[in-house]
Amino acid sequence: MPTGAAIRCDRIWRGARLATLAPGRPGLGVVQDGLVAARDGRLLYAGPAAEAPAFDAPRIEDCAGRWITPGLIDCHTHLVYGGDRADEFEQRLSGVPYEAIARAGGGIVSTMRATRAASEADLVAAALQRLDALIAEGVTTIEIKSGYGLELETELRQLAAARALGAARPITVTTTFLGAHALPPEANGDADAYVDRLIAEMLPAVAGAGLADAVDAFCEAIAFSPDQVARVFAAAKALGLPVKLHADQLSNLSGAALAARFGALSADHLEHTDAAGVAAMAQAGTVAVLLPGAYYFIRETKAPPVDLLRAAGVPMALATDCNPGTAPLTSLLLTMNMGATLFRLTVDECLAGVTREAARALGLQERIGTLEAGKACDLAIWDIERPAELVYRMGFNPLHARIRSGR
Ligand code: DI6
Ligand code: FE
Repeated sequence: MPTGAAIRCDRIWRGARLATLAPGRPGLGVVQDGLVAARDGRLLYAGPAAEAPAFDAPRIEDCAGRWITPGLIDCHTHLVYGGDRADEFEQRLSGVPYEAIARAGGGIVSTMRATRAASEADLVAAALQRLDALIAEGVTTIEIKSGYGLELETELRQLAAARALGAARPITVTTTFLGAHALPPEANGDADAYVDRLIAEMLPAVAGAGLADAVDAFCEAIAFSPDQVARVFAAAKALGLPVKLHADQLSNLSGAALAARFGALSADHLEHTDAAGVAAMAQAGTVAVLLPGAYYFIRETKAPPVDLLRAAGVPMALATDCNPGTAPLTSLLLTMNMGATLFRLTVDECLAGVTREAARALGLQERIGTLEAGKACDLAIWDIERPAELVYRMGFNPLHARIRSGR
């Protein structure tokens, strides 16, 4: 490398095939003989080696033809919780439906009890096992929701545990307050009064502590009504927090349209969303976050309206939904396989769904999700011959190296 006029950087990867996911390039934005240069944790260049300016770096890696993608992004998880629900899984195997278990005081409320009983250190230790499984597959950013405390102190503890995970491992963590996840037993069935308290006490405290990057809710017959969700969203927006929604997972309450009405970053699940909901999302620029792991695990039979979403140009992200009840899943690679097999997404859609579109679902599209100059140097380097292998194989991890912020 020439040194005189060369641009100084920290690290160069050469001899790589790139899936840049950059908008403006067709498909995955493939570059066959690619070069990536990084300085101070950011990409200076990612593109054809032949068009690269001269760079000078103390560290130059030869990728020997390996593929580089953006670091993977899991944009919808409930990673932090106490206990597990293997017992409930056995009940469901013998025929008891998820909603019946929830109505009988199990489900989310059973995890709430275990989470309330756990210290922050307990929560972090349990979640680290799950986080490490995701990291081992090249995940460099993760969204983590609260929603198993259902009272202020535990919700704050869950969010603090999520933030602590981001300090314990080299990963970017975004946090989402999901106080409107389920009704706790002490609310005695009065969801309106619980929402009143959530708005008056919980939300301002969470926002004041700076512990949430967004606000989510579960809009469902077994959870909160569209009117209650609308009240939560109005309060969140008044505090300057973006919103997202668990929408139309088990039934169609027009959650997608509700999310769109509040300019939500994303509407998630969407199994029962109709054409009007899709149109509203397209209009609002709300991302569809599809969660095939939950669909698979609860043996849902109605798939989200992928054809409608695609036709309307709604960006589609894919995420694990990692949670103890409906998706005890810690693999984004398997999630992509499920997205393709169960929802008929293409390979390109699956890969965009865990990178570029997942970034958009978190409002981080200017900072991560593609290999473009100026974005974070978050990379996954794979021992594969073609990108389809990342979607095609099940239970196999071809990650060669993972780089987060250039390291
Ligand atoms: N939808 C889900 O799939 C999870 N939460 C939600 O709102 C389930 C959470 C659980 O069962 O613990
Ligand atoms: Fe979820």
